[in-house]
Amino acid sequence: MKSCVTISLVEEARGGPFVFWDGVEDGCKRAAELGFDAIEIFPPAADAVNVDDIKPILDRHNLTLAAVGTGAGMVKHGLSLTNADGSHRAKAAEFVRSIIDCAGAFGASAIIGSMQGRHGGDVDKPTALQWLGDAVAELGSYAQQYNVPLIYEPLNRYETNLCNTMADGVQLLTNAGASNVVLLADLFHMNIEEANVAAAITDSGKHIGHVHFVDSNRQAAGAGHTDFGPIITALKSIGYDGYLCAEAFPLPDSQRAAQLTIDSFRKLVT
Ligand code: LER
Ligand code: MN
Repeated sequence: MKSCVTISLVEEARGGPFVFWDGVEDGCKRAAELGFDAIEIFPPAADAVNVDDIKPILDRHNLTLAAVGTGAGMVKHGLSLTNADGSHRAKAAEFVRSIIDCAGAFGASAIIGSMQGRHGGDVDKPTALQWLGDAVAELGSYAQQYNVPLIYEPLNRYETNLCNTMADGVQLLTNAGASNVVLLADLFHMNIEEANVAAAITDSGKHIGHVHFVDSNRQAAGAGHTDFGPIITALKSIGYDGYLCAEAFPLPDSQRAAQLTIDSFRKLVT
């Protein structure tokens, strides 16, 4: 398993659960000094992840771009893949495609989390799940040209009422016949929703393609009460060799959150 840390470039999200906030150069420099393998970027839009600008920074610091989030489509532009209006949904899918393209230029995956939206009003749950499954399957096929999967993230109940558990996620992908889509196991969301986090990882097995490595209180791993031992054992048992990416609040500050994350990673992953 490889270590990874988040860099947010979205001013509107300041205060949110991302470790570094002061640009790609600053985040990469700090990540490299601490010995991280990779970064994940949360950009306001695709043009903030330009390969000509960012690849040299990654190379200089010997880092990989693991993934790029699409959440700004929701946070900044108000877009959702399950909006009642078809032309709105098309715009949301176009935003995700633009992130798949910019991430694909690095051989990295895009992540769909907040952009899944929620059901309610004129849209009932089966309809929203159908739209979401269709969109995720189609966007997964679109990502195929870059030889990377699309990453889909179940979220806790306060952020979506569509898929809250890993089992919900497996069902969504299976029903939609989505062949190039993997699940993101975010240990914060799972701490809220799963009866047993380790068992949920074992049960969803080969579907898991990315992990948000974070403690029960959404602080850096080691700052809350999650028992990471059985979780790492479960990830090993399914043969997971992807990233453990710190998507955590910058508490008490970015540097100390990153330091605690890498210390916990080294203690847990041998
Ligand atoms: C949102 O809660 C989250 O976990 C992000 O990774 C999704 O964009
Ligand atoms: Mn997450």
